[in-house]
Amino acid sequence: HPSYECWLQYEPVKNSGRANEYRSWCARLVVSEQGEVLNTAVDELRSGIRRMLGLRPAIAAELGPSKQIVIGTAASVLLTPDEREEASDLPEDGYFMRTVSDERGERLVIAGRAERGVLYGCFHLLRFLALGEETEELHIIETPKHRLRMINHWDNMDGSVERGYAGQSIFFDQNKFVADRGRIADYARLLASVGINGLTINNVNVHEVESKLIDDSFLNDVADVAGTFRLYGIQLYLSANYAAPITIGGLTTADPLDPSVGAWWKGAAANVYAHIPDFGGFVVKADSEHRPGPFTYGRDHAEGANMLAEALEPYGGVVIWHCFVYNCMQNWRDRKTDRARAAYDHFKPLDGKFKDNVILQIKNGPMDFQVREPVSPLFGSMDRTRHMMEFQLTQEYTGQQRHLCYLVPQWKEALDFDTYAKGEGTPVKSLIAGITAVSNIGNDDNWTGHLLAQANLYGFGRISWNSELSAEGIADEWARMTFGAEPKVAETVLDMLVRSWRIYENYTAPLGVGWMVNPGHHYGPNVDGYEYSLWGTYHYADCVGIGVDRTRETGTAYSQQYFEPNASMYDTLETCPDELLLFFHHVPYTHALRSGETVIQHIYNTHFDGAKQAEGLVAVWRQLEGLMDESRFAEVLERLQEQAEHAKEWRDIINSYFLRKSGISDKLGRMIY
Ligand code: BDP
Repeated sequence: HPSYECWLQYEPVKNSGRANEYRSWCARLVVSEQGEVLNTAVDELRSGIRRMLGLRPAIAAELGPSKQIVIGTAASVLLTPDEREEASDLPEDGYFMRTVSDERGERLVIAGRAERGVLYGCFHLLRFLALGEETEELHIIETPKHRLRMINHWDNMDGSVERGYAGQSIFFDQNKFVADRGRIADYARLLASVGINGLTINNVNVHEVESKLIDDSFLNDVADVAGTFRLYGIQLYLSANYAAPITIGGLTTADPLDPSVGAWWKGAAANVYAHIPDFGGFVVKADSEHRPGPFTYGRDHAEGANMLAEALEPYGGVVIWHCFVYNCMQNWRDRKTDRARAAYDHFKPLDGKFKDNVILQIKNGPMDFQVREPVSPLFGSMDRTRHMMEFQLTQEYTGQQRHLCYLVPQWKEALDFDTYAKGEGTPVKSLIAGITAVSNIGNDDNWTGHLLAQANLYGFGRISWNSELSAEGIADEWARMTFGAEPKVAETVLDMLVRSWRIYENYTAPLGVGWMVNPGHHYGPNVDGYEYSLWGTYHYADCVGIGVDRTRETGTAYSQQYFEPNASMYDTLETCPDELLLFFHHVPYTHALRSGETVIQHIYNTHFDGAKQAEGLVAVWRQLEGLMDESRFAEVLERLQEQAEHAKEWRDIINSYFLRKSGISDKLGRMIY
């Protein structure tokens, strides 16, 4: 089933010149060592070669006289002093891939610093084959920009997936692990093909049953699944319940400073490591959205996290601690309270107090994965604390995989954002220890519900490996690997992907204000859905104006959490970028944007445009009929049609709301007050 294969289609190479070139290398694979991950790499290469070139490569331990591929870890395959020197600089997951020709023969060497690098190198070569790249003269050195490249699942053991839009969990069903682990292995393979090296399998909101993943109730199963991922170089982590000493330990407290609590966690960690020696560590969401945490005992988050870190330290494990901490019961009458401020207010004062094996996990924006947000000001503000970026692959607020929204451009903006933390040229990507993202997959046949949402998973892996890659380049690669080289298909899909974020933004909440969604499930328009709730997510629209005043003088002063010149840039009406205007300022509907358009006219225009653009997506997709298999064509068409219809609903609800609130007609006459 081609949608299940994602970007690893391994279609036969059509260009016969290229196919011959590849066959000349691929007839012989020289492998002189054994290892779990290395064997995975060799198997993958063999099967890819077989499927793309119709060739069964011979496996040999020694170099032969003709062309060949040599695979292995740096220590064992390196033949020339040059190569040896290159390899000595490689980080743990790095690899090189180069062609060499000398008296010992002609060879294409794929050498990893460790086995994981070998696996990545093999996937790299297979990508080259799938994309028809030239392989005669290779000299590629790849080192990941981020050491930790992770996926977080929000899967519950009953089989449901919090914010999941692609079916049920592939790990759990009816409070047990699924019996058939085949799909888990297929998933591990997909993740490894784009360089992911860590993952959590259970929801950050850890309920009672999932608390037991760290004790004998489930550890054998966890270890088994960890073993599947290990073959692909992926380390397993678990989300842990801060109150576990009470819920499963029988203690009366979870106070991090109570010695019995520390001792309990040490015992729990010892047991986990006895089952899974390379266990990654715990991911913890504490004191957030009704989750338990150190606040209950009057302790701060450094005290809370450090106690867990101590338990994991002897084994090299880490605590990944969520910064998504805010008061979800706040008093909305007070205009000075601001949820956007919360993460910084909570964590900045703790900088330097965390142990070395604590990594803070910070969402890309200060709110919660909206279609447009500024970058969280915590990035750059904590130079004595390791921290990592969290993105959301699952499209909770970006169309729930019923709408097309390619998110890589959004992530690129966040990673490239200049924090000015150490003067000009301190982008977020230079400050972080890793990147993680909330998974968008489930047990749907095509993994991601919307087939084109596979591009987000692919793109996340690629960008977490190399944040310098362009969003367009990644989309192009993905389109060609997924649908084949037919230029019309690849070009059309690329074009759809790169325009999709803006299209979605056009017909949903305007100018960075966010949150105009139905409460609870967050799908579809509802302008006032959260306006009077305690969750702290407002737009403050009335008959005069709209937007949240986060300025220094008259607002919540959130703008001041940034370094200069960002603080002033956002704070000043004239310099604040249009797309974030309503995130930072409350303005009259007649306020002229930098684009020259008034706010109200911008709302009308973008909503009419966006709905039309969504319709346009259906039209361009229709032109691909017959150029790919019928089933993939049809499943995407169905989603795009739904999007086009739903975009009209968004357009009409948002536009008529603001028409009535403002009393101002559309200057193009589409709506008259
Ligand atoms: C929000 C989701 C919620 C998650 C939360 C989190 O609505 O389901 O539990 O993020 O990250 O976006 O903890």
